Amino acid sequence: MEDEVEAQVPLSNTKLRRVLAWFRQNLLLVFTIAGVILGVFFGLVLRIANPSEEAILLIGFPGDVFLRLLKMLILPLIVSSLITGLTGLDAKSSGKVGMRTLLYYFCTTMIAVLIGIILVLTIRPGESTQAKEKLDTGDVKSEITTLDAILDLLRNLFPSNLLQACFEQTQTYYEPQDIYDTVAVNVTAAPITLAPNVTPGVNVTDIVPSYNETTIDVFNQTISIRKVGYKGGMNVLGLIAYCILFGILLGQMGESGQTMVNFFSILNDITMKMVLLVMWYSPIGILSLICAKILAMDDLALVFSQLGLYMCTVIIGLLIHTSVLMTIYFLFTRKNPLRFFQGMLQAWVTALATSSSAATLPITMKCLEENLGVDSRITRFVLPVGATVNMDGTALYEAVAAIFIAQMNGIPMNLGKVITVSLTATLASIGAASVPSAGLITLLLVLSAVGIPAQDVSLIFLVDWFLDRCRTSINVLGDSFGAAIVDHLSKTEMNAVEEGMQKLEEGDANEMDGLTKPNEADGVDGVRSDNGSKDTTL
Ligand code: 7O9
Repeated sequence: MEDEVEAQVPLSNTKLRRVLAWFRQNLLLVFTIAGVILGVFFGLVLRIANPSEEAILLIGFPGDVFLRLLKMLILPLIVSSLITGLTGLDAKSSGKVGMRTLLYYFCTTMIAVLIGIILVLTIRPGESTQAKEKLDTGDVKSEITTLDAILDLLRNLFPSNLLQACFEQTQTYYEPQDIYDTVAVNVTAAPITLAPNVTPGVNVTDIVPSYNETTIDVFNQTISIRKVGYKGGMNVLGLIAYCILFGILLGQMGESGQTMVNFFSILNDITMKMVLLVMWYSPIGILSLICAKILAMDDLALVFSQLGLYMCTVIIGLLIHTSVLMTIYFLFTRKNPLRFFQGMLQAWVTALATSSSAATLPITMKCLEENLGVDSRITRFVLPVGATVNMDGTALYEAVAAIFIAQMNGIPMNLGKVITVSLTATLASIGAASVPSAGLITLLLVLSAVGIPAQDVSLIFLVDWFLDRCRTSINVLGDSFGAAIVDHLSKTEMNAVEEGMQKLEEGDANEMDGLTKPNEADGVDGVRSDNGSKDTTL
């Protein structure tokens, strides 16, 4: 095949040959990008024909199947990857990798929120918006409080039933209940009169009944009763917590746990093979998703003109955050962030098309491991955790949206309120995956924390489908940069673990040979000392 192409192209024309070779190597990526372009093209062209609802449904169907295929892979992927990833690390390294990951996630999310707040306070998109009067804004209400959301998050962290955690999560809800007052009435008297001996707060059963008295229930008011129930959707947080514990403990079992390690490692290999199959379907899926979305859009001219500045604020914020992530990546690894971006292109496009970082997770993993050579033990831990708790784009978006709504309503933002918004937006992005029907609820939590009216949320939901795509792709990039940075920082531990493993395999005999190379950095000495094979230096 290679020879054929080379024979057709004159040898002097090396540039063309290189381009052809690149295309051949990146065939899938080329198809995927072609899918996006064709999707936009067909979407815009077919809009002229004003297709029926049924036609749009059929056009979007291959995309629907694509999303379902990706989501199908999530459960086996996170379970097998977290467990194999953590068994490949020893306790000390997984602790260090975990700390670095969480520190990176927390810092970058805070940076994202800060960028959002600074931009929305300088651009002030809310002050010039007349959209409020022109667009019909419905009323949105939620009774869930911040306390409920935090408690739900903790409840989800400890699932009471692992099987149920695969498809349901805990959620507090409020049930309306009518309250009736029981009052005693004198049945002999006509018309009915209230017994004079009934005073409010006195239980009717306490009243000594007389032969001509009875009780009736009189409606008083409707109150909301707090109840803890379940809602559809995977309890990712609980599954991840369980798998992390499982993986660490399995890693400590040594020889006796090997069958289990092999089991999950094979499950992981098979799932990754499936990911590859699904990826070859992605160009068609992405084409269909984008085309159907463009066809289903309302008349955007009005919405865009009213909310344009707000959208620009979010998008500029996301772009600035991307460049900050690139800078952080460069500072830590001294590698070209643009090359990194190129390696992640497939995942980035999938995130744009699916607007779900969880559905993109299988492809993110594949891109990082195969295109960018990130250690699979790192990606298997960092990425599932990141897809669940690290949402830089979402945090930035929620901060901007909250202050935008405040500006529209002329609510002044003092420093205290700004700090509250940044903290709640950070919390909301961390909890988004664990609070069902997240998009709406989490934003409402941010709003209610600073007393901003919630009724304008439906206004910004008009453009949410678009901004969701943009922030999802930044969420995915944030996780990926994180994995690459943690990989770079954890090279020493990784090498040490590998050496330890090798030594374990080589057995006691080699321990005396002194074959081990000296390790340059700290954190290495003592690795696997639990096995009695402490590093010896030549
Ligand atoms: C955005 F780890 C995984 F892969 F298993 C995983 C599975 C499911 C991780 C997360 C989820 C999940 O359910 N996430 C979720 C995220 C659920 C509801 C809302 C959101 C928030 O989504 C982002 C946003 O709206 O800003 C964004 N669309 O990154 O997917």
